[in-house]
Amino acid sequence: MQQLIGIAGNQLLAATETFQGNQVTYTPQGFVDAVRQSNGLPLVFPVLAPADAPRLIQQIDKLILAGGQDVSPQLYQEDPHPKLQATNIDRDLFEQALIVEAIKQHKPILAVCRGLQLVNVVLGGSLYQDLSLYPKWTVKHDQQPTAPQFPTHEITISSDSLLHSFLPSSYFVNSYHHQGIKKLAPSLTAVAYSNDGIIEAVESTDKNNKIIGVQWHPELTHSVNPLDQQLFDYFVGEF
Ligand SMILES: [Mn+2]
Repeated sequence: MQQLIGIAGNQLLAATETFQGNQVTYTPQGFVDAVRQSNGLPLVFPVLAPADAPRLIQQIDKLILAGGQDVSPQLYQEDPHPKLQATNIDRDLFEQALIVEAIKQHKPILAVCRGLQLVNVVLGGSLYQDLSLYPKWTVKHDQQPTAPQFPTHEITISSDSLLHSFLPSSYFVNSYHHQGIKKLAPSLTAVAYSNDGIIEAVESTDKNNKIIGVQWHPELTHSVNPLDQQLFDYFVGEF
């Protein structure tokens, strides 16, 4: 049966020329296209109230958490560091409720970039608010202005991971993050690292909770790299 894939959308609340000053709800087109290509049916959720999460999760088979703003550090009991970038506490609290509910209802989660960071925080982990706070930081993890379809840094993938069932043990990814996992949540295991030791992918240690999180952006490369589309094929079709 075709899988209904909920995608937690983002908000653009600042007036910009791009949207003629209108506030918009959106998700990157790559998620929609990649899910379609995997024969899934995508459904984008606007940012709503946490109380809306149970009903929404009931409607879908699986959940995708997209990238975007920094996670509000109050969710891991820290004050905002001066290098913290834009946050959206409404989105954080809504997506937190989606994560809790998806786990409760045993619906698989694919978490991308900020999504991975938020899952880690919701499950009890913490983040480096900026990678300059990470003592061993030597790799450029924000590849701008290089275009997103170009992978720029290497990762090493654990041989016993789900990711390794379709990705090689060494792999190049794109990278658009200035934060990273500091304390890993107890129910997650790190399955990929960059060469400077930042966690680049996680999976759930609890077999009842299906979670894959990646720090890179496969939705921006899936159309040019079949291996990145395979992440969506696996999530939609097999996970
Ligand atoms: Mn990276």
